[in-house]
Amino acid sequence: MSQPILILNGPNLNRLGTRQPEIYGSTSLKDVEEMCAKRAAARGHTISFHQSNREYEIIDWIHDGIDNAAGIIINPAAFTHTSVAILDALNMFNKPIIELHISNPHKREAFRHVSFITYAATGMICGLGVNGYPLAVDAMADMLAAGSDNS
Ligand code: CA2
Repeated sequence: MSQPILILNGPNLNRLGTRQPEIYGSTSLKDVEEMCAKRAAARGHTISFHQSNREYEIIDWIHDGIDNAAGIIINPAAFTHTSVAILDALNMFNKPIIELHISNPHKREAFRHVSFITYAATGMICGLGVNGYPLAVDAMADMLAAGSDNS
């Protein structure tokens, strides 16, 4: 049985679909999880999908993924712009990492233009709404099929 694709979501994303639909759309995170699970299944993969408002929980899931995940897709939300701790954890993970944002942070406030996470990411998807999630699953499946690591 192959290892799942770990999909991590940071603070406030549990409220997705309930506020600021002009930026984030009106789809719930539960619906996003289903979209990802379906796309992964179509590509012969499973997912392990999590959200937390607590930085340490995200770090613990990354640590667990070092031995138990095939790749990581992460929307770190506001931790993108602040967290050296999540960057350090991702730097221990030597398999593909996709940084994902629903909005395009580069079109928004200057503080969103900086990402600590990008230093560890293989690639990034942003600005495509929640459709970015299944696209990231597809991109991850392609990288895993190609045997890519995170070098
Ligand atoms: O565009 C993204 O996916 C972000 O990672 C979302 C973060 C933001 O801090 C990043 O700059 C870009 C914010 C997530 C807030 O989640 C909400 C959920 C429901 C309603 C409003 C916000």
